Amino acid sequence: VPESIARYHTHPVGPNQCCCAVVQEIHAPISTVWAVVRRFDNPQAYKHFVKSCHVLVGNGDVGSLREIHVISGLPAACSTERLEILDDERHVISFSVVGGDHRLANYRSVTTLHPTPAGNGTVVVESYVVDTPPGNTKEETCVFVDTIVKCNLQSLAQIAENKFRRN
Ligand code: A8S
Repeated sequence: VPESIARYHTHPVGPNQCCCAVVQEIHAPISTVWAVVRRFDNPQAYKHFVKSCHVLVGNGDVGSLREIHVISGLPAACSTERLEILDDERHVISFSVVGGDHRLANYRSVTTLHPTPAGNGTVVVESYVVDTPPGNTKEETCVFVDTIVKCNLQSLAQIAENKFRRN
């Protein structure tokens, strides 16, 4: 396990919380993937559940706050999120959920990019911790969140691969 994976994806997990991770391989270089992922002000570029995003505080550095509205059909309308880590050298981004009308209290995710062993692709690792909502099991919560994160990372792969092919 690369040192950076142990370092960024080992979370303190409370008794009433769950923690999972999703991995996605992308056939595009880290620089292409990072250019999309690092934009805290523009999550809708690859997160298709996000309908709109407004930065409430900051200009995209650590501590910035955004409010996202999600498409209808989800058990939520909006979420307020704080940028926790943005490391352009190590390719790490992390945000936490600080408000909203959804059921994912204390959600925090960390996304890291790594070169593939062959060297011309990217492996994305996204892990998260979240409170288990009342009435749900940890397993149900991980299935729900994993589904969203997998959709996001598959969409990220498509967008980055298309960008890379066009350039
Ligand atoms: C992300 C990850 C997640 C987003 C969740 C898990 C969310 O935006 C959606 C539905 C919800 O019920 C919760 O990286 C919330 O954005 C799509 C509104 C937070």
